[in-house]
Amino acid sequence: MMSEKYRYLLELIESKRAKLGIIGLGQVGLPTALSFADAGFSVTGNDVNKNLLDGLAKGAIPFEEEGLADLLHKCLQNNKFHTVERTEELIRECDVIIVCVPTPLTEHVRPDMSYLEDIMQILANSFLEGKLVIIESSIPPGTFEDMILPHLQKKNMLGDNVWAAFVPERLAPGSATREIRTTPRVIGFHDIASGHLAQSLYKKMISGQVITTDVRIAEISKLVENTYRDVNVALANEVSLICEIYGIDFKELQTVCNSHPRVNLHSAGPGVGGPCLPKDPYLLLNPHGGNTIESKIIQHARNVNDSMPRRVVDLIASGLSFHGKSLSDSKIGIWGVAYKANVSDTRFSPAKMVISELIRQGSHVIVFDPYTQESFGGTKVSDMWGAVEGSDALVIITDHNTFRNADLDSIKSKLSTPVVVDTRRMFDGNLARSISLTYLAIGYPGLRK
Ligand code: SAJ
Repeated sequence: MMSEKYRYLLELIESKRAKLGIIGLGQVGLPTALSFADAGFSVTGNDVNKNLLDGLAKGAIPFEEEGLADLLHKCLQNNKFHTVERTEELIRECDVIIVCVPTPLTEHVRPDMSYLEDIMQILANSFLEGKLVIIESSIPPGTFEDMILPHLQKKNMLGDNVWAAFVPERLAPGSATREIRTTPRVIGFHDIASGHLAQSLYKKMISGQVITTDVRIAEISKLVENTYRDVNVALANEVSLICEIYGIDFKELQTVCNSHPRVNLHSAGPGVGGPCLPKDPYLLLNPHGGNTIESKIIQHARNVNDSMPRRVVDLIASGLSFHGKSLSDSKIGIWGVAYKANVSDTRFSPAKMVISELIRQGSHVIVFDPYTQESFGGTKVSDMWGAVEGSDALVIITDHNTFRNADLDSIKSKLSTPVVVDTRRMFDGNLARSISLTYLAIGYPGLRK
C-alpha cells in the first residue's frame, strides 16, 4: 500500500509540477538540468563553484558542448532554470534532488568520494520528507546501500517518506544534449516505490528505454560499460603494434575485420583519456569498504592504454632521426590537447604525457587547440599554422574537425623538417608519403630508408 506522500510526489512528477534540484553543474549536471528544464520541469541548480553560477546566470557555459549554450539561453528566458548558492536552499525548495558531483581518483588510483560524502552529509541533516533523491555520480559497487542509504535514512524511512535511486549518467561529451534524450537509462533501485518514481521522472525527459534493475547491477553496469570500452581500445592499441611488426596498416585491417557482423575492432590511438574510461575500471575493482579485486585483463588494458603516449614519443623520435635530428634539438608542433575530438576537456588526455615527455627530453613544443587554453607546458599559439611554421614535426593528438581539411602540401611547405606523426589517422598515409612527407602513425607500416 503506497503512502499518501508517495502518491502526491508521483502526481507532481507526472504533471511536471515537481521542482527538480541538480547538485553539481559540470559535464553531467548541466546538460541534465537543462534537458529536464527543456522537458518542462522547473529546475534549480547548485555548485560549489560560485564563478560558474555567476556565468550561468549570464548565459555563459563553462565548457564546449554542442547545443548547450542555446539550451541555457532558452531555459533562462522561459524561467525554467535558475541557480542557488546554498545546497541547503536547493534541498529545501525541491521535490526531487539529483546529485551529479564528481567521483574522481586519488593519486593512489582509489575512488575519491569526498565530494559525494560532503553532499550526503548535508542531505543527512536535511528534512527530506516527501522527496526523491537520485544519485547520477559514478560510484564503486556497494556505495548506494552502504553509504548513500544510511545517510538518507538518518531521519527518514526509505520507501515510506523518502525515496532514492541510482541512475548512472550515460552522457557522451560532445553529443550530450542530443544523446541524453535517446540513450536508454538504467534505474537502480533498492525499494520498488523509489524505482517507480525515478522511472516516471526519466520517462518525462527521455524517449529512449528506461530499464529498472537491482541497484547493485546498476552500479556495476555503469562501470562495466566503460571498462568494456577501455579493454576494447587496449586490444585495438595492442593489435596496432602487431600491425607495425607485420608491416600492415591497422586501419585497413580494422575495416576488413569489422565487415564481420560480430566484430567491432575499436580504433587505435594515442591513449585513452577523459573523465570516465581511465577511471571507471578502478571504481569497478575497488568496492565500497572492501579490498581491491584483482583482474589481469582489466589492469593490463589500463597499462596498455597508459603506455600509448610513450609510443607516440617514440614515433616522433624515429621520424626526426630519419632526418638526422633528435628530440632535444627539435621544435615540435602539436595539434590538439583535448582527450577527444571537438571537446574542450583535457582530463587524463594523452597529450599531457606526450608534451611533458617531449619537454623533459629538451624539445621546444608549440601547441594549438581551438577548444582549450591548456597546453601542458608547451607554448600556446592561437593559429593552427603557428604550430606548423618552422617546426621539425607536426604531431596530431586530437582529431578536431578544424584539422580535417588541412592540406598536406601546405603542411609540408611550412614544416622545417617534413615529419608528420598522425596518432588519429586523420590523413591518408599513402598520399602523405607520395609527396615525400615522413609520415608516421599508430598502426602504420614504418619507414624504409
Ligand atoms: N578512444 C580510442 N579508440 C576508440 C574509442 C575511444 O582511442 O575506438 C579513446 C578516445 O580518444 C578517448 C577515450 O578513448 O580518449 C574515451 O572516449 P569515448 O568516446 O569512448 O568516451 P567518453 O569518455 O568521451 O564518454 C564515454 C561515453 N561513451 C561513448 O560515447 C561511446 C558515454 O557513453 C559514457 O556515459 C561516458 O563515457 C561516461 O560518462 O562514463
